[in-house]
Amino acid sequence: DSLAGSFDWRTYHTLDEIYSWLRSLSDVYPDHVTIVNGGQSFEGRDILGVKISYTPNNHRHTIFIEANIHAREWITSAVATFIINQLLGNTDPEIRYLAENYDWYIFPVFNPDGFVYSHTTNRLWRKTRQPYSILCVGADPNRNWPYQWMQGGASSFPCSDIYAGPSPLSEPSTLSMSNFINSLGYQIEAYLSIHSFSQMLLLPYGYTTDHLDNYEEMKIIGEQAAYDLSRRYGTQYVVGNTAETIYIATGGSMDWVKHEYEVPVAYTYELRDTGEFGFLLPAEQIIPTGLETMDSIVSIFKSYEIL
Ligand code: ING
Ligand code: ZN
Repeated sequence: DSLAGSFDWRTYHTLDEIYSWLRSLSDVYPDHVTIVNGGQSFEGRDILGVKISYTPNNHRHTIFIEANIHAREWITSAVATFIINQLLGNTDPEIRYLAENYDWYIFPVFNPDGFVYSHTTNRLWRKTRQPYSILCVGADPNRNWPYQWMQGGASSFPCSDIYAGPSPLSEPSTLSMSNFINSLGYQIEAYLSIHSFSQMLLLPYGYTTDHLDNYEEMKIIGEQAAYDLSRRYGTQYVVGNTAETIYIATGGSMDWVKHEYEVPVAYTYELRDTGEFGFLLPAEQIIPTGLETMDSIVSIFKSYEIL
């Protein structure tokens, strides 16, 4: 096992385990890893991430990855930590190139309160944990961002699993992460939002089926990435505009970041599987899912630098 404690990708981990592993990384790789605190959740938990950089004090092209904004999508934080581990420890030249030529901000658990609740109380919890009525708790943190908020595929009913919240950024976690993202601003070259499940690579936007901005380029790069992902185990991904490929959904983080900072590379992953296990993806699939996802990320940036 690595120097960085007893963390592994054979089982799913609690928030505390993930956070201790992240903290240990800045001890093991002090020159390349900084622990970053993106802000606080409603229940007062830190939203911890890592900055990976091989050239400090230099504003580099930045790749931002968020996972587990939906509490029950456990495979997503497992894959996010897997990616961190690959970027720090894999000697493959293509991975070294990616790791060392971009700055990375990776937040494995964007919704820590919901994530803890999915471990302790309700495995299928999706939302935040801010109470909104006597009966119902939480807003959907991927319907709570201030672009095209409540313009479709979101609910104004607090008991709904897609409740948009009473106003944009009503959730302390989305408010603080949006401020953190604002502090990086136009440095962000790529924004990857990781969800499960369905095996899809979704392009902006969720609010409209129109093919906007650099859709054509993103579609070509995405199709190549899905092909490269499939080469490892044959896992098939569908690639397309979010609203057309999965459903109309407004107030998502990717839509806001893409629009606000004209981010050239923006994708939402829907990881394994297509419904056999759904959110309860067996832990034996963490490493294969991590490996194929890493293949697709290498592919995206190889294509992007050529095109
Ligand atoms: N899927 C995303 C959701 O929030 C999505 C799909 C992507 C919506 C991008 C909006 C923008 O519904 C899952 N599985 O949560
Ligand atoms: Zn999700």
